[in-house]
Amino acid sequence: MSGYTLYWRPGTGSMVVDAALRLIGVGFDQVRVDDTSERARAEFLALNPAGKVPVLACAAGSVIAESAAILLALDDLFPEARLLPPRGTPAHATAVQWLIFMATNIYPAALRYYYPDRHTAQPTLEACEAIRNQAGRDMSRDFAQLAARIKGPFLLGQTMTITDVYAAMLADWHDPAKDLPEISLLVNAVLQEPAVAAAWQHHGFGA
Ligand SMILES: N[C@@H](CCC(=O)N[C@@H](CS)C(=O)NCC(=O)O)C(=O)O
Repeated sequence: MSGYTLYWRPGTGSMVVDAALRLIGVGFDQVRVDDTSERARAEFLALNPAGKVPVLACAAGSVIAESAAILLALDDLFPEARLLPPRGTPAHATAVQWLIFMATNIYPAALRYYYPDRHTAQPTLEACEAIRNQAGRDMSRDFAQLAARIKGPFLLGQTMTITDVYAAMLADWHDPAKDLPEISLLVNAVLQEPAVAAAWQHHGFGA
C-alpha cells in the first residue's frame, strides 16, 4: 500500500489529480467510486460529505476533497515536482488565479450543463434547457477570458503547470472551447506529456 489513495471515477475531475500524482511520480492506490450500495455510499460520504470525487487520502491522515485544494496541497508537499511555479513569484500567483477561476466558474458551469435538473426546484424540460444553454454560454465566456491570457502553448509560456492540465480537462467537457486556437494548442501540448496522457486515457477523456 502506498501513502496516497485517490478516489476517482472515469470522466470526472479526478483526472487532473491522477495526472498530478503521475507527474510527481509518487505511487498511489486508486479506489473507483461507482459502487452505489448503501454501505459504499456511507463510507465515501464519511470521507467527503459532498459525496464527490476527487478525494485524496494521505497516509499522514489528511483527507482532501475539492480538486483545486488537492492540487495546491500536492504542490505544497512536492514543490520540487513544479506542479506550480515557485511560491511567491508572479508566475505562481497567475497559475493559482486561473486554477481557482476555473474551479469556481467553469467547473460549476459544466455541472449545470450536464446536470441541469439539479439546479432548479422545477426540473421541467424547458427549465433544464434554459439552464443548460446558459451554462454553455457561461463556459464559452469564461474560456474566452482564459484563452486571452494564454501565452502559448501553456498559460505561462513554455512551461506546463497543473493549471494547464486543469484547463485541458475542462475543455474536454465543452467542445466549443476546443475551437479557440489557444485552448486547442494548450490541450495538444499537455497531452505531449506522458504522465498527463496516461491519466487522460485512464480516465477515458478525449473519447
Ligand atoms: N468542486 C468540486 C466538484 C467535484 C464534482 O462535482 N465531482 C463530480 C464529478 S466531476 C461528482 O463527483 N459528482 C457526483 C455527484 O454529484 O453525485 C471539485 O472541484 O472537486
